[in-house]
Amino acid sequence: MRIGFVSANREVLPDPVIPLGVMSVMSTLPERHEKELWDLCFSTDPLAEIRARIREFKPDLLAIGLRNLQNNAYSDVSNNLRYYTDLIGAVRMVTRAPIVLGGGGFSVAPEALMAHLKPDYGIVGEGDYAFPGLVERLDTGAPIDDIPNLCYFSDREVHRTLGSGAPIDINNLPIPTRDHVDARYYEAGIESVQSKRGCALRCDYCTYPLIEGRSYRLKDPARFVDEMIELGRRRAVTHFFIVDSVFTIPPTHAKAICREMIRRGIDTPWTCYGNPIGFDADLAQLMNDAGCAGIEVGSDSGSDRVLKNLHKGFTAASIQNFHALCAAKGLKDCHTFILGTQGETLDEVRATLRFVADLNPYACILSVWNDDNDIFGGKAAEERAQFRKKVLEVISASQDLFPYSVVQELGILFDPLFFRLLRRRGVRGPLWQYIRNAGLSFKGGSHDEIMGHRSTDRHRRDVGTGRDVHY
Ligand code: B12
Ligand code: SF4
Repeated sequence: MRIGFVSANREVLPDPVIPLGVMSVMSTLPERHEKELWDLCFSTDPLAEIRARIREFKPDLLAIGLRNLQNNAYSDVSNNLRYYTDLIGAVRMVTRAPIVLGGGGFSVAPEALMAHLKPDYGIVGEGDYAFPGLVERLDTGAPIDDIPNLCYFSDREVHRTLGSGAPIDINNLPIPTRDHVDARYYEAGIESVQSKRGCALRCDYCTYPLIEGRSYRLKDPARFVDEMIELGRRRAVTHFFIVDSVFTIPPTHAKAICREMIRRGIDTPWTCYGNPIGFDADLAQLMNDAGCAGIEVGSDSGSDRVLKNLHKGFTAASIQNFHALCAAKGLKDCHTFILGTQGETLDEVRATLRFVADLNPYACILSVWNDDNDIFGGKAAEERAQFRKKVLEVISASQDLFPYSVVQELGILFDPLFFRLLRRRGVRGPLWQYIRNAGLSFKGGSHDEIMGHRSTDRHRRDVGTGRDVHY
């Protein structure tokens, strides 16, 4: 079969991210199939480009990866939906080849997206085994309904098969080649790696388990570090992002990975997602010793009632403990707080903002809750939009309390033009990790302010650069 793989993602903030999901699926396909990857991220006219590629390659099947539904600020989903609709319309104009959708964005609202976008098939969650399985069956004409988590149309209705299928052995998946990846992805110097799949926690709103499942599949630490070394050899990598839903859970695995990095002398800094559950001084120390330049943590709220409501499994005190451990061991922590979640009052929003001010983490991202299903409109979506406005007003009114907090929707410490300038001047890795170097002039500060060492209240060795930093 001739298969055209399309990475539809065009989001470039906070940085463009390589189409790892589409590349992973592509790499598991048997050699006998002919395949091409069409990445639309940097295209000036994606619809014209896709039509031209299809006319030239004449695929028998289109595999389209939808990574994001929401935009970077979690504030606007309608643009992506419109774009995906137009994209599929453009494909249909030039080919009758069936379309298969997949990816993180598809997996968080599969039935609704099937009904709206009307592809031929959709694969929910991991596509590493399911996609080659579907190709095999379409190639041979065998029935497709034994493929788990497959969406298709029958009698014009969307159907979805159940089951989880054979567990994916992530130690035996090929490392997706980066040979044809656009060099612009590497302007931030970041390469993506994965140490496991799955998250067993049950945070109320979270869609991650819909994509990766709840059972942990752990990568052998030696294999993980082999990958880092191999990828570092192929590109000018100055930073790794560990894309696990939560790197620090299970802690035993995170510790094993760190020990292996230390043993093998990995000296490239890296960033990951963390969680207060199970986070202890030993892990914080190992992460620092292994070169962790920053941990992003979904703290979500400073109110125990809201945290309980969200089934986070930890309390406000656990967040404080997490921050204290990070600060003691020299790790930069960036906490995301999601304000205005289901049932949250404006008073609770204010309480969380005071909590953030007291916590004073290295950096913070404040965002307002946005339901993925709001993409399809309706009265509830409108009401939520009104509430979002009020939450933003509350944040705006008290922004002086938390000087190192990014509020993208209000343009606070968030300026894409300035970010581009920093990249051009050689600033590498996630930008929040420089927020204190530049202090309050992050938005518009000079290069020296960003890279240099201003402000005074604390001091430690930057594990990323090996230099001393003050913050
Ligand atoms: C790590 C991560 C990030 C990192 C990425 C760092 C990096 N260097 O790669 C950072 C922090 C930068 C980031 C940013 C964003 N992210 Co993000 N991110 C993730 C995360 C945790 C993992 C993504 C990943 O790489 N996984 C590993 C790869 C191998 O898995 P995968 O892409 O899902 O691919 C598998 C399947 O989806 C499927 N598949 C993929 N493509 C295809 C195609 C076909 C045809 C088929 C059949 C199957 C298939 O098979 C693959 C292999 O099993 C996911 C959540 C999660 N646990 O999945 C969110 C996630 C993808 N992000 C999301 C969002 C919204 C964003 C942002 C827009 C928001 C923001 N404010 O940060 C930005 C956009 C960035 C951009 N330029 O596109 C959403 C997307 C869905 C949605 N709700 O819109 C997710 C799902 C989280 C969520 N909130 O639900 N992100
Ligand atoms: S810990 Fe993170 S990935 Fe896991 S369920 Fe909670 S929010 Fe989702």
